[in-house]
Amino acid sequence: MSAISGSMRTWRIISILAVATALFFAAQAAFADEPDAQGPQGQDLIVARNGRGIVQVRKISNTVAQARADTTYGTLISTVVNVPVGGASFFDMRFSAESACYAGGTDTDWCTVRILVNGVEANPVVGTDFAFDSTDGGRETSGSWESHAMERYTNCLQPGNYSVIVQWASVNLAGAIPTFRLDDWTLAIERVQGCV
Ligand SMILES: [Ca+2]
Ligand SMILES: [Ca+2]
Repeated sequence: MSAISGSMRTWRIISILAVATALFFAAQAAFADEPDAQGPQGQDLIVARNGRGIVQVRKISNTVAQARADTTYGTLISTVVNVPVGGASFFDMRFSAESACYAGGTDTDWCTVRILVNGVEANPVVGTDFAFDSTDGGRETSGSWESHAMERYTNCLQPGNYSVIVQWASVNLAGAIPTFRLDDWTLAIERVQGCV
């Protein structure tokens, strides 16, 4: 092997390594924008549900303000939706309300809402980890009215009756339990047929 061909071979190897390195970092950059499928506890965080169309809609609203300071879930509204014979469906549910979460002291308390369908929490299943509203470390007051909303959906449901229950609770880290006040809320339930 001559000195010239050896040098060319070295440069060729360096070029190949440079291209491979560039491709590696390009792939890393492409994946960097994608959500992480593994949470801190190693469970799947991403759930996907597909359907062919909305075939039934129910809306329930209430203009009477309610307030409570309780760390156990209370039921705000309960209704029953039927899935008729003709194929699996899923429910897409939105809950929006005028909300205030306050008087829990200066710790980082929050106020949570969940939607149960036949006793099963709808997706995303996060329990009290979900903050519908917060006390902002004690800076919010009884006059800190805000408009908040959430959306949840079920797994595929076979024909039958399903109870849909919206529950609310205060989450207290220390000291006083925050007051959770809801007013002027709307629950929207859409049944999507052709669930897969
Ligand atoms: Ca507190
Ligand atoms: Ca707030």
